[in-house]
Amino acid sequence: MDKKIVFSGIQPSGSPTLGNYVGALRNWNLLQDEKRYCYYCIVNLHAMTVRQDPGELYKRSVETAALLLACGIDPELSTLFIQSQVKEHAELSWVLSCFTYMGELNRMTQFKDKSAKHSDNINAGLYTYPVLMASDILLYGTNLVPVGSDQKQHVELARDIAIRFNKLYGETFAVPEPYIPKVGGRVMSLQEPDKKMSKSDNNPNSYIAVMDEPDVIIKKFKRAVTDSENVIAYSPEKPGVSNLLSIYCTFTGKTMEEAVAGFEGKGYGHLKKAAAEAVIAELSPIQSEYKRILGDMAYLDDIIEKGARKARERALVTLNDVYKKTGLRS
Ligand code: ATP
Ligand code: LTN
Repeated sequence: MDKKIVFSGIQPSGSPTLGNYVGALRNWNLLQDEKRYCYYCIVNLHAMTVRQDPGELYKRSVETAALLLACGIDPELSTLFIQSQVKEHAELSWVLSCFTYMGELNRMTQFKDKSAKHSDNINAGLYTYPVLMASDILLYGTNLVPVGSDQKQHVELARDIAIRFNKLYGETFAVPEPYIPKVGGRVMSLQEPDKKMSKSDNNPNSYIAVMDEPDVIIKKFKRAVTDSENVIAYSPEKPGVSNLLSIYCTFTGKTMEEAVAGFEGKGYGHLKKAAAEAVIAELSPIQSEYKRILGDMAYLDDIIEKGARKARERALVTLNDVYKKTGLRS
């Protein structure tokens, strides 16, 4: 049996989008079903790097947990938990920040993007965000990290920190690898197809939320930015159309060649409708399941509490080892 350990996280920073679903959540399910040991975490400490409404943050964390369950995460097979409930994450983060160079953090593209987007709030947490992410990953002996391609750089930094620490103190951390889907690793915004689709985008037409109603999904696809050629082809010069084609392929299982051949001679309206229909078909059962799970708060609270307990048990083993090796305790 494959004993690989899987860890991944999602921020409760908005309503999860098609990008989160294709780039991450689908693979979370796949890896769980391949009988690997999985930890899936709602990273509310990471979400704090951008201002959050205190009344909304916990509610959104619980809703995100419900959505993960609706997408197929099975609490019997995976440990599903909320990051702030396992204090070891923040503790290890401090230690690892002493093994991370400013030069490394300066190179992180997400920090550059987010500082440009939130120029009124370039806080230290935004800067050290990748160290907390490394702690999330390294606490659990993680081998595989299923993420979208935007997170590859952060996982590589976690690898470098693990290798550096192991060299100094002896074998302590497993060295993780990113696990990125071949198609759909970067779903683009429907309004600005040269930018990634993001749940915290101010323009809701730029993303499809997993919970969007079918008529909203159809409307958003209709409004998606394309170009004036009206030729359905996959090319870097046609980012809008290429994004729609990639979404269509991901949700139908067709190859790009099959998709392009199937749309030959047809207009953009046709592609938008076909993509919307494929997305709706896959999301509809998830949406019903989500509503059912949210209707049973006692069940949900129980899973979150048990998840934190299980995660804490594992995390403490690593943290104790780190404290011992570094002389923070005897
Ligand atoms: P925010 O916009 O608030 O920064 P986000 O939408 O980028 O959030 P996260 O919660 O940070 O989402 O990411 C959860 C997972 O979804 C990560 O593995 C990330 O790589 C993946 N992901 C996010 N956006 C996309 C996208 N557009 N395409 C593919 N994967 C994505
Ligand atoms: N940084 C990620 C979310 C995240 C994560 C993690 C992903 C936090 N900790 C650990 C994988 C593993 C993001 O912004 N998408």
